[in-house]
Amino acid sequence: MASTTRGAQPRGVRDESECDAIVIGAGFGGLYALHHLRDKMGLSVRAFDGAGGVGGTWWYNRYPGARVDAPSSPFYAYTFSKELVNEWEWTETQTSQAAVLAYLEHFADRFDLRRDIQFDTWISDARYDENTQRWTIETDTGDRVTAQFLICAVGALFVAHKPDYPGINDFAGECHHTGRWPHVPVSFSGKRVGVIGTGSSGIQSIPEIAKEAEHVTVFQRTPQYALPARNRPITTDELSQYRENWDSLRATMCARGGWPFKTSRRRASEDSPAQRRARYEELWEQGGIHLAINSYIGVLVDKDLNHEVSEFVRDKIRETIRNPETARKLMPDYYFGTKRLILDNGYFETYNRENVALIDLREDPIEAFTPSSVRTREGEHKIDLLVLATGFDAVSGSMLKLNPKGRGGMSLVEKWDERFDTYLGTTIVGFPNLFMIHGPGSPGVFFTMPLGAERQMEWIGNCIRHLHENGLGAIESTPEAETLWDKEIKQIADHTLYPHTDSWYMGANIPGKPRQFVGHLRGSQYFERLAEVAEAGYEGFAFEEVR
Ligand code: N01
Repeated sequence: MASTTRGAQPRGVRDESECDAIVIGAGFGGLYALHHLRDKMGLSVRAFDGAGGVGGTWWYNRYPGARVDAPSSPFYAYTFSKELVNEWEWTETQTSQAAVLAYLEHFADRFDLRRDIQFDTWISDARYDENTQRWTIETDTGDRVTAQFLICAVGALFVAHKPDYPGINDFAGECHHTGRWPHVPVSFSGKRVGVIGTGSSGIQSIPEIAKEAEHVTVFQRTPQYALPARNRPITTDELSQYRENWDSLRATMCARGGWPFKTSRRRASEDSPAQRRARYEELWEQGGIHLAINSYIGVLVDKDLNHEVSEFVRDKIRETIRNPETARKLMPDYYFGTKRLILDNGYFETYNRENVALIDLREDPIEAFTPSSVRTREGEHKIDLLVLATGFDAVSGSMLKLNPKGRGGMSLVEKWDERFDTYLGTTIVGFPNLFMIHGPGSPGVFFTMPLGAERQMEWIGNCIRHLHENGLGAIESTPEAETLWDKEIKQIADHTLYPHTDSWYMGANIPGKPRQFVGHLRGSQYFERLAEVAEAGYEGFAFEEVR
């Protein structure tokens, strides 16, 4: 294998080197890719990240209140090493951003990963050479590196979406996007704060901002369902039990789309309305995503059942909000669960504070910005600091930003002009030897992301081994396989209520983005498919001999 030959040259001088694989990204996926390829497979690997440290999404999303909004400690973590599971002490049930970042820093140190990661470095070009069957990347720091394999762990939620309201740049105060939060403390004290956006980031940050700010005005476009996270300290007993049962918990996660616990197989028709209501109450009290996934089969498929659960949550919101007019504006009216589920820590209660006001943009849209205010149709709202919690160009956005050039110099922007076609969510026709982690068409956010990244990476590693063992130089998915995969993803999504809702899952949050469901909804089935494809000699792929 070729070895890495990076010299200590000053910036601006081209540093040319060769290695077996280039990894882009140092979040959960990229760190694991580096560890797996280098330490388990013995390849020479170089990794790059535009951030100044490890962490990916957890490096950037430092807004107040940022926490894991999925089944959390100790499950939102690497699962492959029992030693790692045993040695890391999680302290809360819903892990904070700082704690996840500390964990990833520990991971990088424990496996000595930093020596092969170049931080503060953006990839300015990534290009495939059909003759050499290798990728060459160029960086903004003057490096040029070639490798047989390009692993893109560029993040599903990375490219921050800033709304293009006319005049938004006229606002002269501080303005921060939640996904690009400053690394120095942001003070809200004595300030009038405006928050645009009420997805996970807005709903997590608004209660924290309201505790400190003089006044908060929330600009809401779509009212949301949010379930109580019920974050609390995790006990040592709980942690020991998880550790003792780790193998079976991990197996359950693999079999149940990332969820570590047994779920109810009960049908709603087996219970009376009163019994169902009692069950919803119990799951609401339990908190987290239990209500969504553990009540009855088919909440995200059956319109009537979904309506009943939606109404239950709406009742909870009504009960919480003192001002009936505010409660009316906060009533979600889409199918429960079809936008990314949100876990909150006192979000609805925040509207009972005197220093918080809610503007419903559907009734009172933003018309202009001035240096010190947001003007809506019905009034002017004085603001010192603006928070944009307006989300991301999700899943496809970070790959398009990288915009690799494949066969014949075709760019990914051209290839994905109308649809984000992939095969297995990991490969793209026309882009040999390129692999994605959490690409469009893979389970990504519908599975516990660290475990999903591990399993995808292990599959990619086996695929690379297959090439090496068989004297093959390149692998590429076939157009037929890609078309069938696209159909399969769509078919699975169409069976559910997800496509009925405008969400980032559907690409609907970005003006002009093609409407397409971006994920694979059946995580366990997805990983079975990966295994079957490999067992069938990498069905759906074409190989080239080494040139
Ligand atoms: O982004 P979002 P997010 N004018 O797209 C609104 C993950 N995450 O950063 O619903 C006015 O969900 C938009 O309105 P609408 C998680 O997977 C994880 O909150 O499109 N409003 C919506 O209210 C999550 O789903 C964690 O009508 C505009 C909001 O902005 C994903 O990241 C924490 C607008 C955007 O919500 C994204 O969450 C946080 C406009 N022009 C997030 N454009 C953890 O696990 C958009 N909006 C820690």
